[in-house]
Amino acid sequence: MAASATSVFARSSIFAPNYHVHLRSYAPRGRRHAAVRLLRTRAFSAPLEVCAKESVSVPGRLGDCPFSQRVLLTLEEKNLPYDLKLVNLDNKPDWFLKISPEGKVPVAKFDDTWVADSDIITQAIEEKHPVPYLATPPEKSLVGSKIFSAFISFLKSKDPQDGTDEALVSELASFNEYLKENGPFVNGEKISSADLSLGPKLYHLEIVLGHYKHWSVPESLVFLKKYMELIFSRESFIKTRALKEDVVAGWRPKVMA
Ligand SMILES: N[C@@H](CCC(=O)N[C@@H](CS)C(=O)NCC(=O)O)C(=O)O
Repeated sequence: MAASATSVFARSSIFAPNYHVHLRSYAPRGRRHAAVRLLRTRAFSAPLEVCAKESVSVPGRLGDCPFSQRVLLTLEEKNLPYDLKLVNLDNKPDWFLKISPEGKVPVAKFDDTWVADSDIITQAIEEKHPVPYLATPPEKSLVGSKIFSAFISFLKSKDPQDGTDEALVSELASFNEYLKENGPFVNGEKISSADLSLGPKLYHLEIVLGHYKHWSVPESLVFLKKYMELIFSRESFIKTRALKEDVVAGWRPKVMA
């Protein structure tokens, strides 16, 4: 239920220039909690309420969900204010399960309705706030979309001979070729929604394969390397990225399975 959700806030944050963070201390019962709002003046409507994963290592910090980051990146790139509620996915509170029955983040509230799934949320943001325009043309929207599943297959693989590493390199190489002809971003000169989806996944890929497989993106894929650098160094990305240790911890169950 939305009403109870709005009364539960992320505990703290030190890195929140674009979002409202509610600092709530665990003061004795009965005492009114101090709620501190870091506000930025914006020339438009109320901040969008968004639930995202909380860090597993630093309470009150944004965690390691690439889908949550995609939503936050979209808001940052559009310079829209948001009201971030961090959710501990290892111990999901009841209010969260009420607004997200599948127990997944991200969820965002549009017109009193909580909406799940980063695809749907980012489309809704685009429709409501089309400036700057971030939609990727339909014919380009699937570019690079097989990289994430190829990365997961390679990560989970226990058999070095099963070809999952070659399959990943092949997906990365075709994306590299695409960027060579059409880059620097998927839609050319300007960043668009496809990049905001792919960027966090490539960030996870680089950290996790480096950690668990001692593998890195081949140096020969220069356009891809440049693309990653371009996205990872954006202010919006730096503000919304997860801690490396959280990314490593987040993927551990998949590696161990
Ligand atoms: N297709 C969904 C995927 C969302 C998703 O899988 N989120 C993960 C975190 S990254 C989640 O909430 N998992 C539930 C859990 O860990 O309990 C989207 O694009 O939003």
